[in-house]
Amino acid sequence: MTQEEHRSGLVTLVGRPNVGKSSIVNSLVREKVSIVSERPQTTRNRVRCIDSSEKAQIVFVDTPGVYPARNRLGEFLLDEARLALEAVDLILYVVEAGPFSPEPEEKSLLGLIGALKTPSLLVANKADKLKEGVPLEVVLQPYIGVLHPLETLPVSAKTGFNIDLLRDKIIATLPTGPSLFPEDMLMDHPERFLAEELIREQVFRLTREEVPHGVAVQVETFKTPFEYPERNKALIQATLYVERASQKGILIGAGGKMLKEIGRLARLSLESQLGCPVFLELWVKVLPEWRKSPQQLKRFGYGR
Ligand SMILES: Nc1nc2c(ncn2[C@@H]2O[C@H](COP(=O)(O)OP(=O)(O)OP(=O)(O)O)[C@@H](O)[C@H]2O)c(=O)[nH]1
Ligand SMILES: [Mg+2]
Repeated sequence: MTQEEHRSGLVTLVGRPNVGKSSIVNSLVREKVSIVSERPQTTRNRVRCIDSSEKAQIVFVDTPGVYPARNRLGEFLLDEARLALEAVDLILYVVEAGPFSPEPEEKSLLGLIGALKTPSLLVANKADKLKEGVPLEVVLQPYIGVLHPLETLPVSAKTGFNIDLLRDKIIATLPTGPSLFPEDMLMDHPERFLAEELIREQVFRLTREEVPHGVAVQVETFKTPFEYPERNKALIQATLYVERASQKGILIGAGGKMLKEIGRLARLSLESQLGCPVFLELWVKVLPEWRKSPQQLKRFGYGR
């Protein structure tokens, strides 16, 4: 591999919520970099995740799923998805494999992408759930007709089916050029952001209905084991903000059981990502209607 053959570029993943965009990014970079849950609207920010190899450096931009905005947070999520389409080399439009048709909010995004000159691949995820039947090119025609993708590829982030092939196809579309980021870098956000996300991930996994959507996590203290020699562990203290007292009750749970479980699972995933033991302390506070307040949204990283 000569330097002239090395490729690099930005690749954005977009689509409706819950189709598996973040799961695909994690499979492609072979690391847990973006949080995943079975609830829609898990991802809230554009997250750049970097895959460096001898052949190429691919910078993936994971985005919030496109969904009608019901508050200022919802508007921010939509904007994040739209902004991630600017100045990228390739768009991965992600759908679920199967007879899937665009929803109204998606149609406007599809129109936007169709009008761009940026090439796209239509990625049909969850192929493991697909039953033999009509070819994907036929069932996904409503997408293909607007996007005109270079190709339609079934994949499964769950089983790894076609993930290596997808990576190769992505690399083949990228321009030649040097790496854009240091080659040992995995994401463009600091560890504090990752910690907030991994805690929020457990809230999304353990609570239901509106509760997870009304939660924001802020890390107050982040010390490495070196900075916390008393225990020789990382020290992470974080606050979970909710909009109502009833939600605080749910997050804490009877006898503090729920918060304990969120903390236990978040600690395990933090330890595996940070590679060191972690002492995690969580608090819950009520901040009425934070999703409507520009100042509060900004404070949590959901504003401009
Ligand atoms: N069966 C199956 N499930 C999958 C696959 N990929 C992802 N999932 C599941 O689909 C759900 C949503 O996955 P995410 O990766 O969070 O989806 P997303 O598109 O990033 O969702 P938002 O961030 O809300 O837009 C999770 O429960 C995943 O475990 C797959 O290939 N097969
Ligand atoms: Mg996501």
